[in-house]
Amino acid sequence: MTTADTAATHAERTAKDFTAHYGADPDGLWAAPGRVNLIGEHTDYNDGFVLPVALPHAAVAAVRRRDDGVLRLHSAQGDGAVVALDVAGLTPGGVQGWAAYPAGVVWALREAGHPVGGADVHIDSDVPTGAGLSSSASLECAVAVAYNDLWQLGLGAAQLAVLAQRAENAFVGVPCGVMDQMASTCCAAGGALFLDTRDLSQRQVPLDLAGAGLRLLVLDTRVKHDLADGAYAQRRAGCERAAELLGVRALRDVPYAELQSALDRLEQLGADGELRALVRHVVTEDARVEQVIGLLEAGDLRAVGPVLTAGHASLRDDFRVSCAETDLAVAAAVEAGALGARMTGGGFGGSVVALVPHDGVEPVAAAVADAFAAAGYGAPRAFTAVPGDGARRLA
Ligand code: GAF
Repeated sequence: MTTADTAATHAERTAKDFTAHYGADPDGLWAAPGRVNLIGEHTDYNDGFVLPVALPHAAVAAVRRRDDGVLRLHSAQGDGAVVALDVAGLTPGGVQGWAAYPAGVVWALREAGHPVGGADVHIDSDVPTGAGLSSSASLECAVAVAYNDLWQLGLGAAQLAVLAQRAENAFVGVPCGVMDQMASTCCAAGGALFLDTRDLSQRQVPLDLAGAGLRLLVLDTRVKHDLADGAYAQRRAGCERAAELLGVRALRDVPYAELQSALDRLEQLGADGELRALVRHVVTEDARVEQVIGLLEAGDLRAVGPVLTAGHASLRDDFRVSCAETDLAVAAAVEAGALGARMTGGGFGGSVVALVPHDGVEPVAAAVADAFAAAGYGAPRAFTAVPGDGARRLA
């Protein structure tokens, strides 16, 4: 079982490393967490519902404002090189690798008319990368909150999230929805964030896992299959095509009660089975989010488990974004006593989230590790997640 660094150790190390690299103290330290999505997968770019929880793992950014228009970026997880950029010359597609995410935020702020300049930035993140836990969004959001404070922009958490998403879509070139950035800026400790991605209206839903004798176990398969990026864009395009055929703004507008007639209509219009299955996933997944909210608000946390497992089946069979490793982790976790489990994030590898009884953490993690060993897969990483806070200034 792995754990996140304590926030104090992480912050201290980040500040110290900033000073070692740049020869001066930072103006401040900001943290933005990764997330695990409880339910509501591939719904955000369909204007639908999501229910993420902030992880204790975060990207911490130490930042010092500069007034010469130079942006210097250094990452504790990078190759040691400092990336130096001229903010006035930032262009979409012009920065490669991890530095594109923070640079994209500076670009997006300037594109939106905010008069921000350069800075020295050192980032230290303990959000696992490539694990479907939003390491990219946490990088973006840590820099976004830092710039918001240092340039006194007065932007709210949702505005910063939308700018970070803009950075990822237009500057980095990844067609993601807004869930990860909203989770990173808007989540609050002790709860999950119920977000309507159409209008960004949100509500914190209390998630008293300990009170219900439960834990959230995250199982990182440590695999990320190569087709992930292309397949994400292809699923998104399929959803948009289906919405267009149905004459709705987004698949969110197909009511659950009218799913069958929408599927029939698509068939008459010549849509193939794969396209119809995408629609079935999105419409049933939105309904599952609402079902989980109802159960959480009624205090029936244990009943959430089977809804998670049903969500996984839908991602596996209809949306086709799971893979052998996540399917095995879900099956082994449920077999070993998890109340429910599902892949979380974009898919094609990454992590599984499982709802387990308090004393089930070790046995479930061990059962998944055994199943992986028996299948010849590398060892997965397991940790429990207590819902944490969204992006914030640390010092
Ligand atoms: C990735 C994307 F970045 C999110 O916007 C979301 O679509 C998710 O995959 C799937 O639910 O994390």
